[in-house]
Amino acid sequence: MTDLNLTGILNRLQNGHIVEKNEIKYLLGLSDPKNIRLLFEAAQNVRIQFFGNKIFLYGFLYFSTYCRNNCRFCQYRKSNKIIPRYRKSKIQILAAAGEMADAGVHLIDLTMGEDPELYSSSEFDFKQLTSMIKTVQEDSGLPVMISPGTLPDEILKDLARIGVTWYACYQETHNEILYKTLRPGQSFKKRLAKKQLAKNLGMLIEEGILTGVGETLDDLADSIIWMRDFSVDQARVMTFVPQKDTPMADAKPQGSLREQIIIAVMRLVLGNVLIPASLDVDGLDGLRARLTAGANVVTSIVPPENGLAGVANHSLDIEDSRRTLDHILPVLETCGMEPAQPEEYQAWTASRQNDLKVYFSKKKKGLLTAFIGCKL
Ligand code: SAM
Ligand code: MD0
Ligand code: SF4
Repeated sequence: MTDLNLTGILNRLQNGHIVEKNEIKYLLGLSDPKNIRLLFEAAQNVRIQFFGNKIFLYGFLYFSTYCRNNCRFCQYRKSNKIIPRYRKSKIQILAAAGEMADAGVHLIDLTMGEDPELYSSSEFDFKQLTSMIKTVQEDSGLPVMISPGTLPDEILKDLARIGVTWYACYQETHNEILYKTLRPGQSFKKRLAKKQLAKNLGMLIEEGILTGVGETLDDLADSIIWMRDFSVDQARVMTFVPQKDTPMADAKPQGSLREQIIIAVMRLVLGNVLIPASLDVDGLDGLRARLTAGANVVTSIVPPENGLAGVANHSLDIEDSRRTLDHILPVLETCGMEPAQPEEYQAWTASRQNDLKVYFSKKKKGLLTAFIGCKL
């Protein structure tokens, strides 16, 4: 019987030990403010062990908000006929990416809905997507993350070939029954398989979960254990923001404390991974709380005056420039943090990709006997 003693569990995690599911659940269920403070302090200690006081910064470019899917939580679902949509041209994408690169972000996150114009047409259109992404990398001089949905395998291979660093594809939950209500008509296994393929191709993987969508502590613990077993490189949690004109419009909004607790537990259990503090849920006002919980990447930095949208919040803080470095850097400073140099970010991703290569080459030579998922 494991001893559910908070200090004991936090000490073991800070010393890099593995903990069991019941211990993860116990941490996720903490409610006494004193204990939550201890949890956040421990998470910050682990972040400092791996990243010092350095924070990474991600520019977010949602370049097509058309989608063939009907995720129940998402304002861009196909059935939402009211939301204004856009599809940015290559020139517009390059201009916005260039602007963010000049401002000093470390990565460009190229995100889209599963745009039917692309997904239902020939391979030629996907080739144009590949070419656009290649140009963004070349022009901005920055690494790219793609969040494009479940691309065909061949296109994922093309993207790995041109050197795309990251593939983001969020399961939202690892409870298959809950998944089916959140992402109706989309295969649970296919979404997992795309992540595995991208990893096999040498790309870094971001996994993400939603909180406030009816999940239990058991589900959350399962997701964190899934992330540990798969050895994800970036682990995200976002609080569900109810969207009008969608099936979950009347869901009771959940405050941000649960998200903070999940960030802290992910930091403790997953250690040396990147964990976003997204500006997309509570805007700039929510940044400090997420950093306090152990996050080390500011995501959803969006330049104004480009007509770009967020995901969980269509416009929050965008046009008033509050998702820009001018506003973010002072918040980092008040938290005792500072932005990393671009070389530091690229050294981290390169070393992570190198670990992956070594892992796969050992596996090929039969040097690894035990194999659970994709554990490094
Ligand atoms: N269409 C692609 C896909 O679904 O994989 C790329 C977009 S993906 C980055 C959008 C993510 O934003 C979702 O996976 C979900 O985690 C998050 N999201 C969407 N709607 C949200 C909402 N209402 N509240 C909070 N997060 C939301
Ligand atoms: C964010 N709105 O960082 C973005 C998005 C997609 N890779 C990320 C959810 O919060
Ligand atoms: Fe489309 Fe992605 Fe929104 Fe689902 S989450 S409706 S796939 S844009």
